[in-house]
Amino acid sequence: MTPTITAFAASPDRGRGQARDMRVRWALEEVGQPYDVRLLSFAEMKEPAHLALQPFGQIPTYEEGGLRLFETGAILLHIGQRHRGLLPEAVDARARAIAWMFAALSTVEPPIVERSGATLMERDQPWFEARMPLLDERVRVRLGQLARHLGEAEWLDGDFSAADIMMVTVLRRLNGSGLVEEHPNLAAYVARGEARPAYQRAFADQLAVFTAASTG
Ligand code: GTB
Repeated sequence: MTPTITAFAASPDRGRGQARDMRVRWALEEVGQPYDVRLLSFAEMKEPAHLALQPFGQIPTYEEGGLRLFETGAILLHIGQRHRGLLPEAVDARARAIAWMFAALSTVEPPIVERSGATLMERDQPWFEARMPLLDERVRVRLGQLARHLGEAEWLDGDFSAADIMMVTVLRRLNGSGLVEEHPNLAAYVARGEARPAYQRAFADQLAVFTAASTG
C-alpha cells in the first residue's frame, strides 16, 4: 500500500526544505518506500477534511491503508517500525534511538522554533532586538550540550537512524543563523545527513513542488 503524505502547495520557505514534510520524505526515501503527496493550500489545511486527519490544521500527515497519522514523531516512529533500516533491531539500541527522536522534538526543537518564529513574525516589534540575544542563548545552550554528546561520532547513537533524520532536520531550521557553525562537529553532522542520497532525493522532490508552483 503506497502511503500518501500531505505537504504545503506553496511552502513559505521557498523550497529550502525547512517544512516538516521533509523529514517524512527523507525517512521514506531511506527505506525505499515510494509515496504519494497531496499538496494543500493554507485554506485547505483548515478545512474539515484535513482537520479530520490533523486536528491542528497542519502538515504533514500520513495515510497508509486504514492508518491515518499526524505528528512527525509518530510518523517517523511508524516508518521505522514498519520497515527495516531506520531503527536498530536490538531492543536497547532501539529504545535509545527513540529517546533521541524525543530529544530532537522536545528538547532541541522548541528553542529553535521559538527563535525562528521570532525572526519570521516579530521583527517589527519594539522589543525584537532586545529579545533575540535571549533566544540565541537558549539555542546555544542546547547546541553546546548536543555538540558535547556527539563529539567526533558520526551519528547520535551508533548507526544512522530515524533519530538522525529528526535531529538533522531540526538543526537545519537554523540555516543562515551561523549558530550551528559555532560547533564544527555539529555542522559536519548536518552536512553528513544532507549528503545521504535519500536526503538528496527528498530535498529535490520538495524543491520541485516549489519550482512548479512558482513557474506554473
Ligand atoms: N508537531 C507537528 C509535527 O511535528 O508534525 C508540527 C507540524 C507543523 O508545525 N507544521 C507546520 C504547519 O503546518 C509546517 S512545518 N504550519 C501551518 C499552520 O500551523 O497553520 C513548520 C514550518 C513552517 C514554515 C517554515 N518556513 O517557512 O521556513 C518552516 C517550518
